[in-house]
Order: sequence, then structure tokens, then C-alpha cells
Amino acid sequence: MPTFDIVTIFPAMIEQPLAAGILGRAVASGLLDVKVRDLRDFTTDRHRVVDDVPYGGGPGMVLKPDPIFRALDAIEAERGAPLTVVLTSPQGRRFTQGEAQRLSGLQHLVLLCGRYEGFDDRVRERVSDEVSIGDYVLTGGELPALVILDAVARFVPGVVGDEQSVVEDSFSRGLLDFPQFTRPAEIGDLRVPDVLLSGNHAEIRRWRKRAALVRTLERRPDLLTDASLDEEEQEILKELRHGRD
Ligand code: JAH
Repeated sequence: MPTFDIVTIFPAMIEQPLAAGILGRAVASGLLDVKVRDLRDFTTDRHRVVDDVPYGGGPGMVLKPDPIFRALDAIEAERGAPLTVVLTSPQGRRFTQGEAQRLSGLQHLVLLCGRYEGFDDRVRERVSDEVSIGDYVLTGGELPALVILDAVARFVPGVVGDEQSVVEDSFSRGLLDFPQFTRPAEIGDLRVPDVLLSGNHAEIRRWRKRAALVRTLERRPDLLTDASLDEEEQEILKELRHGRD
């Protein structure tokens, strides 16, 4: 289980979400070790300045490298080596479920939250992984850091109550989830599929496999290239594709 250090100029953006829900419980119970570090605590000037104008001119400000280097040195002195330093930016490799699982096996993760026009590029000398959570621009790296923390923490034993749901998670299998229903069996004219009320567990399993494949084929056919399908699923997929083209 990795330790987590999150370096940010807005600690409250990280602390507030970490006080609630499944992550909140995991932090409170000591299952997750997360420290939020205020980048301004690693400045040395009276005004605790973290940014400066870009060399070469242009709009906006750039995060100064020295407070970040001092933060990383302090974290390494406290946690020990090796640190894995993750930076989120639109320039990074796409963050995936597989990437989350890989990071969950490391010792010490540091998430650097960018702001403004980004980091002085020399910071990348100390960065192990530059990742993007999607192709859009945000106001800073705090939300992506929370996304990464959440996705990685789910792999820490005990964080998610039902261990089975982590390994059977749709993305771990490479398919979208099948549709879920709960009571009542009828609401207005909307009915739960009969098969789910039948008690026939073999039929239910097969219906769910088919429904997951239908969804994946319709919404995310790109996932099917890498999906690990059992024999029954391969057969259902062949049948579904035959009906389409
Ligand atoms: C924006 C620092 N992958 C999405 C993503 C990640 C980080 C940022 N934007 C989008 C960002 C401004 C400053 C980071």
C-alpha cells in the first residue's frame, strides 16, 4: 500500500473531499496514509511566493521550481526513497485503470498539483510519471490528483468493503457494467427484466454477460480490442456482431 503526499497551493481542495465517503473512512481508520502539503510552506521569502513570470514573455504565471524541489526533498526525508512523483497535465499519458493498479503497488506516491500555465519544465527531472485524466483543460491539478488518489486507493486492501467488486470491476475486465435494478419490480410502466426475478442463476449470468456486451458494443467498441472474454462471451459477441453487419 503506498503512502500519499499531495503538494498543492490549495490544501482545502484536497482536505475537504478526503473527509467524506469511502476515502474519508479509509483515512480516518488509518488504512490510507495521506498527507496534504501546502506548497507555500516550502517557500523561503516573506511573501511565500510560488509563481513567477515566464522567461521569454507571454501570458500567465509559471510555478517556481525551488519550492517544489524543497517539498520533494522534505517528503523524501520523511518517507524515505524511492518516491514516485506523479504530475497531472493535459500533456501526460492517459491515466487508466491499469495505471491505477500499477501505482497501487508502489511505496510512496507524490501527487504534484499544478496551477497557472504549469510548472517550470525543470521540475520534470524529478517526475516519474506525467499523466492526463482526459482531454480537457482545468484550472489546476487538484481535481486530477483526487481522481488518481481515489482510483489507486480502491486497490488498497480494506478500502472498498467488498474486495470482489474491485477485481470484478467492469474496467478490470475490459467491459462496461451490465444494467442494475432494485425494488420495486414495477414503477409506472417500467419493469425489471423478468429473468432477474426468475431465480435462475445460470440464465441471469448469461443475460448479464449479453447486456454488458451489448452496451460495450454500442457505446465503447474500442474496449473490445483488449477485453478478456471467456468462451461464452466470445460466442455471444459473435452472435451480436452477426445481427449488426
Ligand atoms: C491545468 C495545471 N488531465 C486533465 C488536466 C490535468 C491538469 C490540468 N488540466 C487538465 C492543469 C492548469 C494547471 C494543471
